[in-house]
Amino acid sequence: MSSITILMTLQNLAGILTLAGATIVVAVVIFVLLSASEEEDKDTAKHKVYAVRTKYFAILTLVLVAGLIISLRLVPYPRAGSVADETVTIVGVQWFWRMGNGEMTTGPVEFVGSNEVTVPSQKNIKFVVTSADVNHGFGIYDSKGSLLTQTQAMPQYKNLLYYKFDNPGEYYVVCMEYCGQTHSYMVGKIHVQ
Ligand SMILES: [Cu+2]
Repeated sequence: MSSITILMTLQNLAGILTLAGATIVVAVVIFVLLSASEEEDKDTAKHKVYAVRTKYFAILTLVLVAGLIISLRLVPYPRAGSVADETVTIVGVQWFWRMGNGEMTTGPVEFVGSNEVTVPSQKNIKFVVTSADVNHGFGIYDSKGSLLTQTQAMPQYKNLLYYKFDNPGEYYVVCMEYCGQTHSYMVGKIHVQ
C-alpha cells in the first residue's frame, strides 16, 4: 500500500477539505476587494462581498446536506440494539486496558483481562465498556490510523458499543480522554480473525 493511501485517511481528507474551503473564501474576498475600482466607495465593495457570500453560503449548504446524507449511512450507531454475536468486556484502568471475551461477572476493579483481545470479523460485536478508576475514552482505530468507533469508559457505568469488523487484521484501542501522566501509552490491540 502506498504512503499516499495511508495518509489519505478520512480525517486527513476532512482536514484538507476544510483548509481548501477556507482558502477559497479568503481568495474570493481578496479578489472582490481588489476588483472593486477605486472610485467605488467602501459600501459598494461591501455589497459585492455580501453578494458572493450569499452564493457561497447556498453552495456550501447544498454540499454539507449532501455530505450529511451520504455519510450518515456510515455511522455505526444504527447497529445498537441489534442482536450481538459476541460480547467483549472492556475496562479502562490508569494506564492500560483490561479486555476479555464474554460478559464481566466481577466488578471492574476485580476483572482480570488482557491488553489484547481476539474477535471474529463479519460478526456483530457488543463491547461492554466501563472503567476501574477515572473516565477514559475507548476508541478503536484501524491499522491506517482511522478512527472506526468510540465511546466513553466511565466508572460505575456500562456503555454498550456495537461494531462489526468488515476485515480481519490488527486494530488498535487508544484512550481518547486525557486520564493522567502516561495516558498516551494506553494502547491495546484487537486481533480480528
Ligand atoms: Cu485513559
